[in-house]
Amino acid sequence: MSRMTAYRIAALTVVAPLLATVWAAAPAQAHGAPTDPVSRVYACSPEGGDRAQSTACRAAVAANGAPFTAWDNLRVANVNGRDRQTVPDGELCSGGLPAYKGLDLARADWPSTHLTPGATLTMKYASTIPHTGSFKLYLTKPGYDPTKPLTWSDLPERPFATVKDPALTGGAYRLRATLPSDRTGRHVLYTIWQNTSTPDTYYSCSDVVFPAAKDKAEQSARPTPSPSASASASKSASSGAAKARTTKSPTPSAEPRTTASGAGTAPVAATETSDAGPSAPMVAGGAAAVLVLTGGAALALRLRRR
Ligand SMILES: [Cu+2]
Repeated sequence: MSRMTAYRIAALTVVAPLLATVWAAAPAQAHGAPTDPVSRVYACSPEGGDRAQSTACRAAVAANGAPFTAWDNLRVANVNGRDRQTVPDGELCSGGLPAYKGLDLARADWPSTHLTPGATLTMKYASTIPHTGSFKLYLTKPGYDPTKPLTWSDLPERPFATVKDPALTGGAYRLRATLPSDRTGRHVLYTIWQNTSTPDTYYSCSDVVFPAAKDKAEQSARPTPSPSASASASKSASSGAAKARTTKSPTPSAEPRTTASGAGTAPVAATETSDAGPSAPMVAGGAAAVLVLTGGAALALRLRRR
């Protein structure tokens, strides 16, 4: 072994663990997923609280073979809108990714959120770094059976809402949409976020519960919230209204920015090669030291968990 080779090996033994540490810290701190209505991946992640201890989540982690630590990393590159051709039937909730396969279990007891038919929904989609792109929200069709694998034919052709480039406030995108008025019982709210600032598309399943069918008479007896809603009784008309409303609302700035409150998480953006957002160049200079520190802490946590 030459002296040069020995130096190289010595240098690698010092640098490689640092790189591995930085890399290991990246997945848990970027991207996003719905936290309200809570997505399966977030509910069953180590950050899911009591929900992570539910029977469904424990079964999901067991089937997955690993915890859903990277709850915000359920993304597929280069789909370009070909969701139905790319993600196989029965694997919609994992996006077809083996690392998330536990989310595809056909169960009727996933942690869920109660919703009101026809109401205005404000989805909270947690994110620590901004991306531009469009969110499409789908609800499984009336008659959906949660004990069967979720397939594309369970979803309508068209989303009930499309929201383009929403503002990122308080660490989350807020997506406003009018819910369809004809759903009862348990459903899946399926969200597709196709980025324009990265090649990625994000997929997520949020389990939601509408009042049971026997409550329907009571529901329709309530006053409707707006004249347009009462005028458009048909499903297609109301979904059209929802779409018009969400696409009409102007985005204050096409260039989302990380505010001072996000300063603690901003440097991590520099670790993502596909996520070179506007904040990346600003923080790149001072980020290296912070990355090593936060990466080391994250690795220590991971090691302790095992
Ligand atoms: Cu991302």
